[in-house]
Amino acid sequence: MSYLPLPEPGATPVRVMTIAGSDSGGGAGIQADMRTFALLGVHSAVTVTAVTVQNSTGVRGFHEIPLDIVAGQIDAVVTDIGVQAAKTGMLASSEIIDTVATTWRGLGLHGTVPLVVDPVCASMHGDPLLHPSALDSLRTELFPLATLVTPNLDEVRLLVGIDVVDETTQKEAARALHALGPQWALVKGGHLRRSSHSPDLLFDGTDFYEFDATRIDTPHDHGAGDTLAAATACALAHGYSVPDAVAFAKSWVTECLRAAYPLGAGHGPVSALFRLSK
Ligand code: PXL
Repeated sequence: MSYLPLPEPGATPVRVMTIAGSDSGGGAGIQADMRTFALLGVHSAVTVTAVTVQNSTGVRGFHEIPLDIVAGQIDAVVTDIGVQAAKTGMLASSEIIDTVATTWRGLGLHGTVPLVVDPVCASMHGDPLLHPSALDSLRTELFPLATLVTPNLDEVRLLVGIDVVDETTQKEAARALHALGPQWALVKGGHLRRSSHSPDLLFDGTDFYEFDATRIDTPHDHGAGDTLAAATACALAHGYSVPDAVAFAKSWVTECLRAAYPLGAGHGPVSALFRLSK
């Protein structure tokens, strides 16, 4: 595959911000985002929303960052360093979602800077990363600001109440997600475990785009969703169209899945580190 243009040494790279939670095990969340940003040659700016206590076997708990500190991180970065795109991951609570949305709008970023919203609700182990009462804030406050939303099938069920089992229900879900206000909705098929492919469906309110990739069957796919959203944000920051950015991110995450490694007693992470040997 071809990658994104790398910065010249000493030149300021393209900047992307992740607004997400920390994973102490280093597999998902901010840590996964920063690996993808770095290995795609992008400068990582970070707004920490929550600190999770976790390892490869699950999430033991998390601490939410105070709202003024969440808003302050976004403001400090945007008013000085500037970002060409951002992505959100774990946002933990409706108060944090509202704070991110208000700050994003207040800084005049809506419609100017591409925003990828990965509506993280739970870890791969099923441990909650978002209070159930926060789903409404995701739908009404953040989705309308999103360039692209990237739910997996569990998140689709929680957000729009549709059980995606085939192409027809995947289209129905894309329409329902798009109706919540994002410019584009991507329904990831990665959890349709029966198939040997993992077709993702992208919708802009008019046209459907299908992205297919061979399924990489590995128990070590911690951070796959984060990595897809992070790579999409990097490509958008470089000026790619949304379909081109998703196509790029899909091949990036497929390579990261091929390079995934065991870690601890549970699920290991997808790995962007393969790029260091190329
Ligand atoms: O992969 C979703 C995710 C996002 N952010 C954090 C996580 C996880 C999954 O465990 O821990 C912090």
